[in-house]
This record gives sequence, structure tokens and C-alpha cells, in this order.
Amino acid sequence: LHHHQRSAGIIGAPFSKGQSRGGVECGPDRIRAAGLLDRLQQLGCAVKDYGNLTFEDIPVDEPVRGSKSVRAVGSANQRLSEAVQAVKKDGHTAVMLGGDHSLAIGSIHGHTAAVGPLSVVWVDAHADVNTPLTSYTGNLHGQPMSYLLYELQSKVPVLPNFSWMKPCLSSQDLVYIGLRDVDPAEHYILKLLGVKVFCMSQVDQLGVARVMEETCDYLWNRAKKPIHLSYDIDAIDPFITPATGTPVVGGLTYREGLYITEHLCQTGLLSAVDLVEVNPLRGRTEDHVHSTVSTAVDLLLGCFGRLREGNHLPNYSLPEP
Ligand code: Z70
Ligand code: MN
Ligand code: MN
Ligand code: MN
Repeated sequence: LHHHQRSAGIIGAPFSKGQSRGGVECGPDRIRAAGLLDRLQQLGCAVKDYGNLTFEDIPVDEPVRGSKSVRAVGSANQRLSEAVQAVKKDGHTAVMLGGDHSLAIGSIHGHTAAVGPLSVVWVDAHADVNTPLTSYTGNLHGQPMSYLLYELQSKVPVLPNFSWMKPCLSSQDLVYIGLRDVDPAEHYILKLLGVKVFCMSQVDQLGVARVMEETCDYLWNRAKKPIHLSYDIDAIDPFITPATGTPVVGGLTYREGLYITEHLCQTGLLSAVDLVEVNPLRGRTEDHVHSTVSTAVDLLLGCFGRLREGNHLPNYSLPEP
């Protein structure tokens, strides 16, 4: 299965109000400037760039039960959900370039609205499953999964600018990979719901190849569904991807991180990808930023069939002497 007929529909989401550090809104343009579109096309992938979303200005957005910028996050995700639905209806694999991880709310909501029930693979140092009532920080990027899961609906208050969305994901259709910084309430929720988690200890124990085999076996136990990959760049070790808001030591190696994308690509079921939390202002040197952004590009290329063994187009023919 070397030549999937794939096309990428790219949405830039320069949004940062799900957390407090400026700069993450520069992620989409930096990832494009690193050559993402050309390099996808060189793989033989058709590419349509839908450009960057613009977001509603919300001048008064007081915290709601401790959570910050709730109205801005709700409004931004409503726009993103509609954009992802349009990309899926055009027949592309959706690529959402963040921005912070609160954007997974609109991305997963829109993807489900367009194609029906999904399997979600969430690659992250963090579980991002706080409810507004359990969050220590009030940052919405630490909460998106609580809005998406059916099983948590009764624990999540209806927030302003969130009435457009309803939970759309079963906790049995979710696998986490790479966790190593989980709050107590989040850990309680993961155990309560019996969510499948391959934390960094399991990656150490099993190796990434077995983690990916078990991930797919688990997700396919009921039915094969389209896969949504939500990739937080902070899943990768900060030695490689330091330009992110919340670096956590002990992360995935470059090779482990890439293997996840290669394995999901070859399932043929990858239907949407989020690449979030690249923050060019958080790198201390230009090398740090470059390493982070180029890793993000490589992960996306892995999602679209780039192989480390090499690739060639199906119509390639050797030059005649
Ligand atoms: C913490 C919270 C988080 C990313 C930090 C951290 C969440 N659990 N997510 N960085 N990407 O604020 O809820
Ligand atoms: Mn995250
Ligand atoms: Mn994270
Ligand atoms: Mn492939």
C-alpha cells in the first residue's frame, strides 16, 4: 500500500486564547513557511490550502467559574468546526494547524459532523481532560476532551458560546499516547471511564511498534472508523521540540513520534490531523524554533505517506541513456 490517493485540505487556526502564552498563533504560518505544502506535493499528495481562519474579537470575556477566555474559545471553535466540515465535504484529509489544543473541540466536532463516529488518537504529554470545575489553571487547552466525551456531559457546565456544540465521542473510541503530566482529577477521570492510555511508561515497556499495534487492535475491536489524530507537539521530548508552551521532560523521541504517524498513515483510515502547540516565541534560539517546526512538518509528512525508506511517484521511470 505505497500509493494512497490522498489529498490534504489545510486549515490554519492562529488562535492562542486557550492558554496564556503569546506566540502559538504564529504556528500555522511558520509551519507553512517551512515548506509543508511543497513537500506534500513532492510526495504526490494533492494539496488545497484553505488559508487561515479569522476569529471574532470578543472585548469582554471575563473568566467563567475560573476558566479564561471561554467565549473566545467557544466562538473560534464554532468557526473551526464549520471549516473542517467544508474540508471533509470537499473530500480531503483535513489538516488543522494550531494554535493551541483547545482547537481540538472544533476540529473533532466538525470532523464527526461530516463523517460520523470517529476513532481518536491523542498524542500529548497531557490528557487535556480537565473540566472547567477541576482545572487548576483555567486554561481551556487543558480541557477540550471533557467537552467532547459523552460520558462527561453531566460534569461539564454549559459555557457561553458553547451552545453550538454537543459531545460527540465515546471514551471507548479514544486512545492516548505519550502522557507524562496528568493532573489528579484527570487521572481519576481516565480510570473512571476506563480510557485506553499508553503513557510514557508503557512506551518504555512495550516499545512504540507494539503500542501502535495495540492502539489499532483496541480501536478496531468494535468497528473500523475514520481516525482523527490530534498531535500536540509537546508529546515529543523538549530536547527536540522545545518551542512549545508547556515542555515536559521525558517525551517521545523523534523516531517514536514519527513512527506513530507512519503507522496511522498505513492504516488507510487517517481522515483528519491536528498539529498544535508549536510556539515560535518559546524557543530560546532560532535553532530551537527550527527544530520544533521541522519536526512538526515531518510528522505531517508521515501522515501523508512519507517513508524513511524513501518514496517515488507511481509514474517514475528511469532516464534512458
Ligand atoms: C494542565 C492544565 C496543558 C498543554 C499544558 C496542563 C494542560 N493539565 N496542555 N500544555 N498543551 O492546564 O489543565
Ligand atoms: Mn494538548
Ligand atoms: Mn500538551
Ligand atoms: Mn502509506
